[in-house]
Amino acid sequence: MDLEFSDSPTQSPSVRHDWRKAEIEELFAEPFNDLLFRAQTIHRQYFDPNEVQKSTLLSIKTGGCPEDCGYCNQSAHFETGLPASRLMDTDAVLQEAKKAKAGGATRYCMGAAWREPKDRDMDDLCAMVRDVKGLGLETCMTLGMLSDDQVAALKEAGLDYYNHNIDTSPEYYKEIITTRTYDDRLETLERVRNAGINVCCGGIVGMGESRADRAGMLHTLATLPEHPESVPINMLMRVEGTPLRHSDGVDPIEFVRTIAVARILMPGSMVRLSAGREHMSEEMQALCFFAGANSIFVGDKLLTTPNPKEDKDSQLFEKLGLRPMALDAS
Ligand code: SAM
Ligand code: DTB
Ligand code: SF4
Repeated sequence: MDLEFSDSPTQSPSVRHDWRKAEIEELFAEPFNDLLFRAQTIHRQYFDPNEVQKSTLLSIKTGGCPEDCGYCNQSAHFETGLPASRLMDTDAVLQEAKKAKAGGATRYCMGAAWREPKDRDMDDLCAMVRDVKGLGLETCMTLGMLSDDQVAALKEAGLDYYNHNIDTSPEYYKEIITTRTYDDRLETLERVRNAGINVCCGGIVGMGESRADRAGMLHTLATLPEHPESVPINMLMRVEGTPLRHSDGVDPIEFVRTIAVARILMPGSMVRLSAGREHMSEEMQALCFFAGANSIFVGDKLLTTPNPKEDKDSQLFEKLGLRPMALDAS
């Protein structure tokens, strides 16, 4: 099979975009061993199974967000005790990016607690993209909704990826967020795609959603005209003060199933084992890698919550014989 050499693995003719929701639910219901074997077999057709891409996150503007996402400690709607900050200086961002590069990251992801950026912030944001790229890192931003002009400016600055999650199924979305719609999300994603910026889009598991919702979320992603190049699957970080702080979370095996189904549906996409690794055992992370996850966030912090320390991750890579993915292969 020559798929490994495809210029655009998410666009290969053998990649399906016509998945039916019932088929996805059937995958979820497969015996665990069958599901993992299938996911790992597909994974090997597209990727080196022992390589994992590393990104590092930075919150460039924290807290005070006007949106009411029920999982998020950065929303101004909830009392979470998180102090709000203004947009960071470009120089300070660059210094942090240098540390991330030294820590082994190949992509730097800058996130802001905004509904959308203000036009007056665009020059600073574009400068951050240029400067971080100048270090030889890939750039990713997640800033909320974007207008056509804002997308064009970020593209012009050289932004490689834009992260904008759909979070859950279309049906469950309104239980989690009321200040914007699923369609708002899809519109920004289409703008980003049309501008030629790589799409990073996924969601959160463990928010009290049903398996049908998890299947529905993956159905939305897998039936997009082009699959996102990067699909982050986050396990809810339960944060004090947020409406979802007492959520039951998700059974670890069900989380691994979600990763496996994502891998099967979107074989050429990077599936990112995102938030929640701090609360996962090594065994659970190993199962996620076996199920087809091939990228992670590294560094002590995600945006505002903890992530495993570098020595813990390097021990895990050592134990599992995993290698960091080099820049040109990611
Ligand atoms: N404000 C922008 C937005 O919402 O698009 C960008 C930043 S927002 C924090 C980025 C993503 O982080 C969210 O879409 C959500 O999927 C994820 N996220 C936020 N809080 C989380 C939590 N407590 N647990 C897991 N994922 C979370
Ligand atoms: C994504 O899907 N997960 C990352 C990144 N994209 C921006 C963010 C996770 C945030 C977890 C909560 C926090 O640290 O604030
Ligand atoms: Fe704001 Fe993003 Fe948090 Fe929602 S997820 S409250 S949009 S920072």
